[in-house]
Amino acid sequence: MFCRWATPLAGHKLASAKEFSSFLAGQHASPNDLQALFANFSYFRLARNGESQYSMARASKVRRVRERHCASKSLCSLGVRIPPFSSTSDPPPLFDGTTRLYTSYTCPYAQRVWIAMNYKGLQDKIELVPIDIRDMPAWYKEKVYPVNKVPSLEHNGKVLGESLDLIKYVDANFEGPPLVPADPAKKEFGEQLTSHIDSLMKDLYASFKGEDPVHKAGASFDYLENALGKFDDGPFFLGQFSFVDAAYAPFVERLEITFSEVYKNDITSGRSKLATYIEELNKIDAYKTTKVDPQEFVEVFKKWLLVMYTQSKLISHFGVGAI
Ligand SMILES: N[C@@H](CCC(=O)N[C@@H](CS)C(=O)NCC(=O)O)C(=O)O
Repeated sequence: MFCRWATPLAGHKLASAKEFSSFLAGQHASPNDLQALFANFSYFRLARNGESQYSMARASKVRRVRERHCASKSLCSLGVRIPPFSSTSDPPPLFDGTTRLYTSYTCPYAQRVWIAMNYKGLQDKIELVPIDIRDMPAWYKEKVYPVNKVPSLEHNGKVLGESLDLIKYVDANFEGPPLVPADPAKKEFGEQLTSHIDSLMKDLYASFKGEDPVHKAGASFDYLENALGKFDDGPFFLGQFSFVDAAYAPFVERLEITFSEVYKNDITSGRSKLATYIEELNKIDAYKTTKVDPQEFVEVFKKWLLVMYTQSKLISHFGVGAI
């Protein structure tokens, strides 16, 4: 069944996600209209030449698309995400002066920069280009970011990468509320905290592989609880929301889901600061609009866990050579 957007969209040349969103705004799309739109089309191609904007889809597939995809402020504020660019999608008009954040709705590293961009109110200044990291478009590696990872930022004719660097780059080069505090003590503690994330996550991943992950992960969550006690002028790591929260939030989000859904454990139990932290984080729109679908995340996590479990069993029986 075609919704009423089908005809106008079919003849419309869409050059970018921005244009797509203003097109919809011009059509006075209500959230219900947009849901109807996404319920009828699985996939919009934001083509450079505007030749092919969409292909028809099955509604079942699109129910998920509707939840997941969001391209710009106007679509975000309506709770809609555009589908990611995949191997069959044409690139946006690269290096045309538009600032673009190449992201993924499922990648915590990309989510960090998306949060930072939202927090600074840059939704209209930086175009979001979601990439399907399971089916990467070849042009992304060839023409945008040879490292072939998300996130990356196209700005002033250059492409930069690495999420922690990008948060700081966005903070230093764009308007909006600062993410790096002026106070040197806070700045220093922030650096200490962000440089610890990778080893914290490594410990947590290791805890999933063995027996009693809840017990093993305890020390990592205690680290967060203690860190949250350092500054008392707000509920966040440095008191007020900062680059540290943009960096940690995607991981805290996934950990909370994992422990509650997979291990039936509340990571905030006995950790009142962490409980308040998560509660306050969930009041920040810049973060809320970037959250993952918990069910989808749990499904992916369980598959990963199964692979880990199988690998460790093979190793214990046959040695490392078995995998
Ligand atoms: N250190 C990088 C990590 C980025 C990263 O690992 N991104 C993953 C997705 S979560 C990716 O693009 N993977 C694609 C691939 O490896 O092919 C950062 O902080 O930006």
